[in-house]
Amino acid sequence: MRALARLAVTTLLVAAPLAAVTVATSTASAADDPVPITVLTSDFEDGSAQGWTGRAAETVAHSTAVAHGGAGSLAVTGRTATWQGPSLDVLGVVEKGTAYTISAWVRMTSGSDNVRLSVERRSGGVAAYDQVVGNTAVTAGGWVNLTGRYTLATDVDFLRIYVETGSATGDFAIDDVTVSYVPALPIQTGIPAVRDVVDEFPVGAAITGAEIVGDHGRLLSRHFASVTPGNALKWDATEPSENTFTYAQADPLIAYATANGLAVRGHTLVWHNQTPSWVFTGADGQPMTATAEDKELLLARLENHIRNVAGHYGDTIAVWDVVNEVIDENQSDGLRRSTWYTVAGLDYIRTAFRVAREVLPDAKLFINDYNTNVPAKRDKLYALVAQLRAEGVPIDGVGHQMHINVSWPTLAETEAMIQKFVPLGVEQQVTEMDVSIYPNSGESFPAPPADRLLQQAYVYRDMFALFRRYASEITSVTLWGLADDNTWLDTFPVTRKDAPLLFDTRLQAKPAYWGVVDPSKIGVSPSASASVSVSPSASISPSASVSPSGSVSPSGSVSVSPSASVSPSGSVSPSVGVAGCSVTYRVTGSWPGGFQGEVKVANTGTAAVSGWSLAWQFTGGQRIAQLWNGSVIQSGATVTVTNTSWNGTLAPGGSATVGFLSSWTGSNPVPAAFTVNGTACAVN
Ligand code: 9MR
Repeated sequence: MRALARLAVTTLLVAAPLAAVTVATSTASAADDPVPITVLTSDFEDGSAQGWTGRAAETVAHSTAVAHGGAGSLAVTGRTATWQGPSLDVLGVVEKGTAYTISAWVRMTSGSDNVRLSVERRSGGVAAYDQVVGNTAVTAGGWVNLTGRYTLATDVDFLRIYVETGSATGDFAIDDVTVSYVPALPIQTGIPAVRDVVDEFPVGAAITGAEIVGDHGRLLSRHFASVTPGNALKWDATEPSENTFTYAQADPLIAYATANGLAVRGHTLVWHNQTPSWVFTGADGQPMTATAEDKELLLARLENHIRNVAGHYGDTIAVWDVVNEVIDENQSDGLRRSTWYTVAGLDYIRTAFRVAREVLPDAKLFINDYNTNVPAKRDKLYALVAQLRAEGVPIDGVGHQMHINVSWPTLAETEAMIQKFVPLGVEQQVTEMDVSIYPNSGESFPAPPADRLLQQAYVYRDMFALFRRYASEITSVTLWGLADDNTWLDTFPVTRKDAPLLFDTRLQAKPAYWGVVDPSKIGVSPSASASVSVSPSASISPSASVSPSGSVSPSGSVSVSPSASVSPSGSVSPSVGVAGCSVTYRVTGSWPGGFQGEVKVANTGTAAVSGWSLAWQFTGGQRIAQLWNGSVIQSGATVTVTNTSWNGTLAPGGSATVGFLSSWTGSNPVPAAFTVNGTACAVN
């Protein structure tokens, strides 16, 4: 079975082959697929414990009672605590900054338990514990493999790997333990830095401790202008027990950022996840409920936490996700029923922002959430922010996480997401962007297919172009990770290798990187992320798309027919008459001096319309400031909107919707008439 263990390691670490695109970068071919180097093997075939010992007084000994491969294994008996188990010194084997894969096989002697694989490290006598593989169900019925990645990020004078259990102290055996790594490739220094190319706002990456050392650190400081500690500032990391604050995880990251001139986004002061259970345990030792006493205690804990954590870093962290993921669009009031909410109602959000502002008068305070491109969620978030700001709650900005995939959401939905918050006058930041190569949970590739990587590159290209176009609204864009060797998506929503970032598992630039930095290197796409409908009611079939005829070959290379031409704005000149059309005009929000509107144009004829130009009169002196899903020209009262590249064809019965922001003075009359390509339309 040793060969199998090795196979698992190889599969995990295989480098993602790059698409055969026109990128001017060296690419790894299949022949270059890296072979892991094994630096440690414990197979227990020589009759000894091979250096393994217990962590306390438990007994660790060679055994032939069971074996995963060959005849021997290592048995642990006499445990009196769950943290006790077999442990091996790896100081001098594991080097700082190298990403290792650690694999071990485990089997309970009887019954079952959850088993974990961890590392204990000490510096100057101070111990820290890193989990390599979390709780994994193991029984006496068979061997279970624990495989995880580990990068040592600090200087240590003590380093041991060990296996422990989650709940009981039963005997178990381990076998065929390996520690291996894939030799690093030097990071590319002859390619542009993302931070230099995209200079409208800082581009950041979420990081863990391992990403500030070695090649990861070099890649990070070269390309990014901002960092977000991915886990190190969360409640479980900073205040694991009441009023005991620890910054052991976060301090090195913040120090690295300061030393390298990187901005820091603080993430996050209040969340329903990664918050220790003591926070929600009342003075009586029972789970808190909606009593006045519990509410007072919870808000006092919240205040104490924010004063300490935000205060610890002061102005070094100038942007905080004060609250994270508080919206549930399925609730009529839009508020997530977390324990925070059920005990304290909206006051937990009010308190969090108030205290954060008191501690950090100059910091930008954000409310952060995922799926903010989904209209129902977006609108609930909008309503909450509008309400709280009207109350005087100091919310400075809205964070859009942007955990998206290669075919969702559309560019139009994303633009509408940004537009939605413009009237509130808040800053907006993209806080956790990644682009999964999987549009659903059903697929799994051992390595990302080239055409998927290209599709992903188009999404990055289009999304970054959008963000840059809205640079007056968007003040930062952060990716949720540095490179594909460390992404939360490897285990979410199912365990499979994902590749959602700009750099591959060996830290080399992917087509996605070129999509951001120099889209000419990835050719012209069939408008991967923009070819679908602009609203649920405005469906345009992909076959009716008017995008340029770039095609993706099975090998992933891009060809663009010489005749394909597209104007800089991507619009198609209207050339076809319209047999029948109807228009629906709506004001979707207004405030003193301004309003947001929407115009839906539908083809009521029997022939497709290829390219459209919609016109109306604004007789009240309204002036369009910004328009999306189309290009606008306003001359006096006459407004003319032409289609974009992705909504130019209106099939019979099809429609497209444009949205806009406009100023108004005096009155805001609804336009009385509309034309499409010169034909008068019915007005709904
Ligand atoms: O990246 C984080 C991952 O390592 C954690 O296991 C996970 C679980 O809480 O949280 C991840 O980060 C989340 C972020 O804090 C909030 N938005 C969703 C992110 C991905 O789950």
